[in-house]
Amino acid sequence: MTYQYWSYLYNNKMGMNVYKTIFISDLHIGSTQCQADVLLDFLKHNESEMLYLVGDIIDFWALSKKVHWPKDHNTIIQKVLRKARHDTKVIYVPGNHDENIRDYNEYIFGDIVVKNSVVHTTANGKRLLVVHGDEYDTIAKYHQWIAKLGSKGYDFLLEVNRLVRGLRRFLGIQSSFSLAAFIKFKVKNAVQFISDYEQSIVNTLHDEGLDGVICGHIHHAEIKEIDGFLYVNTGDFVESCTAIVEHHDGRLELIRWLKRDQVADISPGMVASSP
Ligand SMILES: [Mn+2]
Repeated sequence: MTYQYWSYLYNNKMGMNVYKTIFISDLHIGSTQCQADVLLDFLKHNESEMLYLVGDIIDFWALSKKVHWPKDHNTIIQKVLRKARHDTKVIYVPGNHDENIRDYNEYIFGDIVVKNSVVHTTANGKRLLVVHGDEYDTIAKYHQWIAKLGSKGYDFLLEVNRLVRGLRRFLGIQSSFSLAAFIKFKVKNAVQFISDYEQSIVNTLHDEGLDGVICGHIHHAEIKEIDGFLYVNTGDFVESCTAIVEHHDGRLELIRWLKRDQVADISPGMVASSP
């Protein structure tokens, strides 16, 4: 797995990267989470013959609570529609935040084709199932509930810790509660959750006559083999701003996108070593 950043990426004179296929997911357009400026920059500098939108593209859950639709969210939609009208075949694979679009399987909206799941064949003949990934995931639902409880519990503990510390300081005693240990426990849980999810989706699809899966959903980009099965996750455009690209020889690559002004603040070494 390699991360690159934009100034290294340009592979033609027009300042545009040209790939066979681009896979992106979890854009969460319509929520405050969406990193619209980075996403727009990515769409502007990367072209492909095919573009897969791998779910949680428009966040109808967030929109049903509070409408958040700034101008650049429109620009994103327009940009994708323009790509679809011109040289890019755009396929929309809905996720759980845009699950109402699943009712329109095989429909075509302004040159964008909706497919609830689809097998993509790479240039080197690998058959990969493209699917958002929530439908295979019972663990995530369980963990989401736990996670919510966990974060509330964490806030509560922080508050308790603050009060206890204040009281102990007042009484002249050292505090013994280790917040660091609690945070470590949380992080370990997250790592366990990711590996459980990966294993669960691979177990489900292993005997389906496929070479691998390309999914999103857990906001953790990855390309790796699990039990001889290719597991690819597109990541997201809310935190990590990642995409999976297929080169013309069928090689898949994980890309982490940074805007020009962000690149100036980060040394290339830091980007290369980011998890
Ligand atoms: Mn999702």
